[in-house]
Amino acid sequence: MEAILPVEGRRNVLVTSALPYVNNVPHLGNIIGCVLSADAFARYCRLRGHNVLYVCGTDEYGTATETKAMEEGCSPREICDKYHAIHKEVYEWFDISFDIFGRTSSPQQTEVCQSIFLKLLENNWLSEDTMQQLYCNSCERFLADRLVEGYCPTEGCNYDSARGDQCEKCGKLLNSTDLIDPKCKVCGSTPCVRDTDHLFLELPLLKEKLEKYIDEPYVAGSWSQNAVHATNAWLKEGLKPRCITRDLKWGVPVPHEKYKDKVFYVWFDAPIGYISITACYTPEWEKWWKNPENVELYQFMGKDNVPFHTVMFPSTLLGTGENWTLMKTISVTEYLNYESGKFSKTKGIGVFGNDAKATNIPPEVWRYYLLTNRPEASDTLFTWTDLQAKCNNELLNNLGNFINRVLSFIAKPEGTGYGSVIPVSPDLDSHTLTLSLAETVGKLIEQYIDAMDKVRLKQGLKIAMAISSEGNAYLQVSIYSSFYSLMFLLCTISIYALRISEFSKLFNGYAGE
Ligand code: B3M
Ligand code: ZN
Repeated sequence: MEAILPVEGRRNVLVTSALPYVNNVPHLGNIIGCVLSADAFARYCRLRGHNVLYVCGTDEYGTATETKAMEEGCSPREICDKYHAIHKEVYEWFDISFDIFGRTSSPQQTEVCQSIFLKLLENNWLSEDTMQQLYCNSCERFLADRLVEGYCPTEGCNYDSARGDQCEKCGKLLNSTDLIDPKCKVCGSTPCVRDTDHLFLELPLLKEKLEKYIDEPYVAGSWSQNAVHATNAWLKEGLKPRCITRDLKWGVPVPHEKYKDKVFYVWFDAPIGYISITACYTPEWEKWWKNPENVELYQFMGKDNVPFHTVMFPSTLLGTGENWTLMKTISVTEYLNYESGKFSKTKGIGVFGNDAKATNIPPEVWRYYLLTNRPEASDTLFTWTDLQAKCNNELLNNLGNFINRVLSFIAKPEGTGYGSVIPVSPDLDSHTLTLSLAETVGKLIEQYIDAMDKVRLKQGLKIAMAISSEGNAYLQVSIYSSFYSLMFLLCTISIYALRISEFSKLFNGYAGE
């Protein structure tokens, strides 16, 4: 198949959803948080006739993968292969219309990541510093923060299994070197403190470039409120140099004599994954990624990923001095909670991709439910009773009913129906009921387009359902009017029904088939 490339003079929309970590099975919160939201938007843009490329893939490097590999007693590569396949299958079942679903552990990733790094080095945006980190003599390696456990140093807490990055009991963020009586989580021995040199991205020096980008008119006003808040909070606190290297094996090697045994920090290379995955899709990837004049980049993610996309990643790209396509619109979701608590991978609470499939509830119903419940401005709640209620009261009673009534009328033999042929729309001047429907639906369609253009997906879906309600109400009233006028009216309604079924495709995933 020929690769989709930007075309001058058309709206070229590059859509990405956050690259899910490869070390787990995605749950419904992850699905609505990024891939499904981006999917609904990409489908909308395609239906509007824009030139769209939707890119995603698994985020494969770093401590999380190394740790999982240790737990499962296999290599990081084997973990990635196994979980990449699981993610792919889940998203296929949810009918996510990626143009490519790739992965970050590719030769393209190494190439793009290293070349960006070398540009940053050349342009003097990197600095060096020495840090203290725990080193396990028996495992012969530096320990990532979450691979150390000890007593929490916070006064009054003293929890005995605080992790090196955070104490689960008091919630304080920690440095692993502050833990009292630390132990290596892998072998149980006591690690020692060692000096280790690392490279840092000089965010304070890049701040001016970053702020100029954020204030660009095409960016200002097209970020979701929660993204603006999170970014301002970072800027207000003052940017600090950010460590971009790690003492690990599973990652992109640092192409620098002194640091050649280290790899890049996963959050340095992960967003570069969008670019390298596109490079796996087409050798002409620069037409998408180095073409800010002709490409609009829309990025979808959960709220904890925001600063990496609004501060770290743009600063990295700006620092290269090259003409990169930077994010125009960011759409951020809050959390979807499960019944009375949070989805938890570790505790196995919630509905995971494979569970959804096992329910035998079709993916279209899940897609509809998740999109109506999208945590756009605040957290939302998944409950089984709500899923059932929305399916019966909205999907079935409203949309299903409307489409069924109209299509079965069209299918009925001539005399009682249209004999499967939609007639030409009659002159409606004298049909006030139909005219007023046309007016209402026209307005709703305008509102629908406005909401969807602003990535207010939940609002868009509500309006599409309102159009269906209008159709139902119209049919109800028309049944009482005379047979002849009913014939006229149904011509019009058929046309609206077809438009509605276009909308429904967007949310239940049949578009493009
Ligand atoms: N893998 C975090 C996550 O899965 C991270 C996103 C990367 S986006 C470039 O939530
Ligand atoms: Zn150890």
